[in-house]
Amino acid sequence: MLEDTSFAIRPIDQADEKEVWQPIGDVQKIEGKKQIFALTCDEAVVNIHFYRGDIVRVTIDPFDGKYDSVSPAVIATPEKVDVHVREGEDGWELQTKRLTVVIERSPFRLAIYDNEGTLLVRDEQPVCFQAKGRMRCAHALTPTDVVYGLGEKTGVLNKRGAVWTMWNTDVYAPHNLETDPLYQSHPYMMVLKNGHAHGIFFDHTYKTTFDLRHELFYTFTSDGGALNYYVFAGPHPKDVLAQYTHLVGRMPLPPKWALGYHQSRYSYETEQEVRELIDTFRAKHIPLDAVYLDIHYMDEYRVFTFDQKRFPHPKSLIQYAKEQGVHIVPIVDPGVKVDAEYDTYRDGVQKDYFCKYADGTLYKGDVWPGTSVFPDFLKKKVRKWWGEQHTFYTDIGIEGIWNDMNEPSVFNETKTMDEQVVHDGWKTHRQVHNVYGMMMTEATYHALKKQLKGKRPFVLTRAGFAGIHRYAAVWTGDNRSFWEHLELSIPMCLNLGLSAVAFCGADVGGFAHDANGELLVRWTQVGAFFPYFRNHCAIGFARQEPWAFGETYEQIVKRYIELRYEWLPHLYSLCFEAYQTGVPMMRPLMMEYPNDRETWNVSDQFMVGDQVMIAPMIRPYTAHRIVYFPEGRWIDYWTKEVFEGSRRYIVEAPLDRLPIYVKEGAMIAHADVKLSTAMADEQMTLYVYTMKEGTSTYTLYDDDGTTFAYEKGEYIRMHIRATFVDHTVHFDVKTDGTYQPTWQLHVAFVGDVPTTIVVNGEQRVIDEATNTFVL
Ligand code: MIG
Repeated sequence: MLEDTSFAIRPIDQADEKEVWQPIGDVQKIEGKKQIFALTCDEAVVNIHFYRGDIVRVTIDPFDGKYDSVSPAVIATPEKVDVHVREGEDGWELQTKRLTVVIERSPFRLAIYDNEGTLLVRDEQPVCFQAKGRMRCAHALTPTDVVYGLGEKTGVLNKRGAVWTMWNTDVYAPHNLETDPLYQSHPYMMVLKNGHAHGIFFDHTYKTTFDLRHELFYTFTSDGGALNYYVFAGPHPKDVLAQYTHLVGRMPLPPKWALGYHQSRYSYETEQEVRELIDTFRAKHIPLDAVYLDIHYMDEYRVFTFDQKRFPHPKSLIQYAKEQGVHIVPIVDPGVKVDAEYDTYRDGVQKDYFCKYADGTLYKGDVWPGTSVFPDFLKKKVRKWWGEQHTFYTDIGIEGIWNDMNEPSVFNETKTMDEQVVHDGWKTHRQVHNVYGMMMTEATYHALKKQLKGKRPFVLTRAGFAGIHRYAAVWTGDNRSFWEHLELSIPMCLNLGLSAVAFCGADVGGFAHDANGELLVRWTQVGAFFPYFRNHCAIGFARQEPWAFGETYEQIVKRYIELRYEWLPHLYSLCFEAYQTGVPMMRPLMMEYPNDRETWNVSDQFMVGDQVMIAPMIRPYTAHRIVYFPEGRWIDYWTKEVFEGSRRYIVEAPLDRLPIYVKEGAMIAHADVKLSTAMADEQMTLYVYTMKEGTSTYTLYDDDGTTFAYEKGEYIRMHIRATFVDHTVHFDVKTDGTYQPTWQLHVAFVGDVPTTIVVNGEQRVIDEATNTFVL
């Protein structure tokens, strides 16, 4: 209670330096082994390890190796790198083709440059530590540097000007600009300096803090463990993502159905209600690919059970849904009810799989089932066991699981597990808290992958750590039906994407609080272009299904859900790009125009791929907004009006219109509307936004949408290059992969139709009736 009074700012808490920070001193000697360099300092051992020419790892350990890192983030091993060493008066220079690390001897300081001489990282102050295991470093910034990333944070796109903490936390209170931390920890930043990007990843699982309030530097502090960070050379933002995801991995392709429209509510409480929900979607011809079962499906919130009264026939329900092209996704929380007659509890206790204190007593906390215990997901055999429990779901046809409350959330003062709990041997919860949820989700993903026998699983998670995208999609937790939260979801998901979490989204319509028709329409419009598209709503608040607010709103909501399905070939192609390169589907303008400083701080527009720009409507009772157009010419998706770039316009957007702009020359693949991704496409259309002169490229990707055959090249990828000159368009089409598509690709022109069309050297004619031709 007192937290809301002046008591909250009592002086004692402001004395942030209760303990002395000690610098690590001078370098005494350096020893190099090819690409690993060990520096002995007065108070620490420093290791500089080149993982690749463009990735260098720095560890600074004043604790004699006492704090082993348990981070699961990094999956790459170092490649062979040639490093050129120069010794000077004041220190050493280590140089690869892409990076130069300059070591100052006295006191020890590092500076890292890229091969163009841009300063990426420099110790502004000496690296310091505290006897109890805290570490701090301060790296130089300039006033115009822009900082992105940090995963799931509130606020605007640029993270400067605030302090950000990494400590996975369940926050139901409204997420406002000072709400931090939230559910995920991504101690990773992308820094843009004059259009040059680089990345830095502090691979610490302890609570960490980024203080970005200062003009000339930032500080990073970790509550424990030797300093351990990686620097990525860039220089393009896409290079940084490629480098970071080289280290922490990339997302697998989700099943296509995971990209469709999903409907959720806390909760659809009975089998009957779920059937009626699906029936209503179908009767109204509104596309739908998944329905979620929130906590009410369980028997008193026991995971791996169904309530016999509410859900007496889950198998036939799932079968019924599947016949309608709909997947059922049940929620699974980590808390296991303490109940001697409940097998999951009994089995876990007998096997000694739950988290304990050092003295051997079980840790118990309150969550939905009442007093509960928590699996020790840090242990491999526990993950295996937990995963095996999921046959309960997969045996009846379930292919997707929703992990919630895995921060872990516990109903107590600290909101989580006691920091004194020990995991896997002797790691305190204080050390591993931030990775607990990710380990649960890893267990879930791997188990589903095995149990689905070749089908792609879908996992959704709330908590996560750097690398979580290897296993799951991420949604941004308990937002509210506030316009401000619609606005906030944009930079939040953009920064998740910049932190490698390409597949993310926010609860469309808002979770808590009461939505209204206008808000639902505007949110659905933009949600249709987020990577993950789910409408979800909390217990006790206004229903939020597409038809909840009457006919007028329903028709618009429906139209935008349909639009999602029309755009799926484009989104799916971008998914493949994310899988291959780490570059997310939903991107800040900066990612495509890093040299245009006007883009650096745009939080309320985004790109879907490199040629499409969305300018969402985020204010009530408002039918216009300002849009910034980067260089080039842009075409209004609806009216075909042309906008000259490098300037701002006020655009009109009545309730039924989401401002969408396509770059002149662009190509975008669309499908016909369908009710579910389970229905195969017979036809796709490549819309070509013609221009007078120039070239453009597009990659259309497709595969079976459900299996892992794409990993073996069973896909179709069409690399299309269009060259426009003198009313003629030359298409150069190269196809690779062994998948036989179900569709034919038609080409349609937007804008002036060329008089001559040439495909791979052969002339083509347009079919008069359809105004298209088949590629
Ligand atoms: O509110 O399972 O963020 O999506 O509906 C507490 C019930 C628990 C939090 C999730 C929300 C979900 C809800 N859960």
